Amino acid sequence: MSALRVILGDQLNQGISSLSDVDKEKDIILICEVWDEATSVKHHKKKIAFLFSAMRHFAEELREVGYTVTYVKLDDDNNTGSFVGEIERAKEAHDPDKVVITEPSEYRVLQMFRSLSLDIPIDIRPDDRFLCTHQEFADWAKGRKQLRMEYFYREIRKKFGILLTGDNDPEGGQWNYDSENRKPPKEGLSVPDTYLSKPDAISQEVIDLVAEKFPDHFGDLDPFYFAVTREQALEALEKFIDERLVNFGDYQDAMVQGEPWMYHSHISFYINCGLLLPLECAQAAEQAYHNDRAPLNAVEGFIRQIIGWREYVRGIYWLKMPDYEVENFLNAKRALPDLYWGGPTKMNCLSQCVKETKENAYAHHIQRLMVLGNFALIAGLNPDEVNEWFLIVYADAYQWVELPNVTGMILFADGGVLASKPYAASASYINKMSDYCKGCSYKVSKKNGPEACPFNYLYWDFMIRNKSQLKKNPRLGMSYRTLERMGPEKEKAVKEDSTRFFKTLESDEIV
Ligand code: FAD
Ligand code: DLZ
Ligand code: SF4
Repeated sequence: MSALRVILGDQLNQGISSLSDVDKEKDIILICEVWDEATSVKHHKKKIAFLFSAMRHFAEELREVGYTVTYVKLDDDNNTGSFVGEIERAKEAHDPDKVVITEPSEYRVLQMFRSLSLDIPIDIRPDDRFLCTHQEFADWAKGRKQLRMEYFYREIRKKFGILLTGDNDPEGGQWNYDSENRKPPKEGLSVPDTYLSKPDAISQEVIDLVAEKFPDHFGDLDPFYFAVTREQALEALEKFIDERLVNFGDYQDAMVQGEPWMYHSHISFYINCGLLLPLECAQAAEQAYHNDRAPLNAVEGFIRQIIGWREYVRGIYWLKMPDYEVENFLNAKRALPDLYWGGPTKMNCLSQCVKETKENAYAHHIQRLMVLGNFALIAGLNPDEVNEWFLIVYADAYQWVELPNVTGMILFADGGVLASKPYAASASYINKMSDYCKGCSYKVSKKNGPEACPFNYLYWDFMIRNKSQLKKNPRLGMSYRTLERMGPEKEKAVKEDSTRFFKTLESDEIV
């Protein structure tokens, strides 16, 4: 009995379930770079280079420990360009008795594997890198009126005994220390460098390949500094734990011009492709707390992102797909403006976040949420286009995690499945949490008129435009009462400013 074991680009871990019973003598492992996947959307150049390099290094790692690996490069002569084509080709070449694969992380790809018609069995196994199974999430969600992350997160903490006292109470007496987090950035913060690797020969070959094959994709290839092996990714995790975790909580929402990395961990790309495991990252942070190397607010906050938010969005994705892909509760229709692709804009916050996204295939959470996401929400951008953009531009983006964050968290396009209210905000939050406004052509304190910060009037325009859909939301009661008190004159000014802004946005002029 021999098996063809298929490993996808986001399954690069020797502990993956598709390898659990591998027979090194008889089995063949298939890893393939395929055109269809690299262009399913026009992924950021750095994202493709990162993934191909990590895939090639992983194949080497497997060979070193005695596996037989068939690795198909993108430019191999016989490459068919698709997973299906490559599996059929490998089947013809090796005549296995079965195909084994760990469940693909995206619905689209799972459907593709489910509809494979081979004359041998295909064994699709659960992805046990995740801490919550589909069934466990469905059981937790069943019968609940609201699916709130906080309660889900407590269950996962209990299941894995993370940050609990001997009596199974939360460490420090509280489950969540967010109230101690989120300080505005101080002047002169000295942010340590992120992990920076030097590209080796494998990475260099891939960089050249991507430059040649995907010249019209968004994003900078150089400099290339991502970790591409498990060993390097573990170093990146260690660097975070040693140098940044201590400040992670305090400055979780802070944005500083010219500091793309802040005190975040920059490990999402590594966790999502398998180089790191989510549980080991959470446990490394917990250990740092027990060793008095980081305070509880930072450690709990970081752990919550990984075992709470990450697992929760994946649960929502599988619970709600495929309908989740076409949600548009607010009926938002505006086309994604060119400024998201680096087109000129006078709005400094957007310009900085897009610039860093283009350079690094990374932006930290609050840039994605409160700047890029908030603008997409209040400007009424079409969810399809916004989803596609977020899937393209970040090296950590796969639909299972991107879609709930965009459709659910930033656009409220699911009508409140994921978030209890839209994250719409005027400029004051960006001004409080960043230094972007100081270098902006717009005046953050002005509410109306051509000089006013567009976030200020677009926020109210959003509230007015979507009144029928949102006015019953109890968490928006105060905003709607403020709107009523504003009176018709102020409402008229909001409308005039927003109309002028949208007209400019749709023309060739710069907003
Ligand atoms: P840190 O801030 O250091 O957080 C630690 C880890 O927690 C991350 O590495 C990640 O694994 C996890 N995490 C934190 N927040 C979330 C979240 N909301 N959902 C899932 N995991 C989370 N994350 C992705 O991995 N892929 C995406 O495609 C993606 N798209 C996003 C789109 C939008 C609009 C928003 C608002 C968030 C998105 N996120 C996505 C979540 C989050 O922004 C990134 O995980 C985070 O910025 C990655 O950087 P980091 O590793 O430095 O994270
Ligand atoms: C994102 C991506 C890209 C760009 N290219 C490949 C590839 O050529 N081969 C591969 O196995 N995986 C790739 N991936 C990651 C896949 O998109 C990801 O594994 C699936 O979408 C998961 O369902
Ligand atoms: Fe952004 Fe407005 Fe601040 Fe300019 S003034 S940086 S547009 S929030």
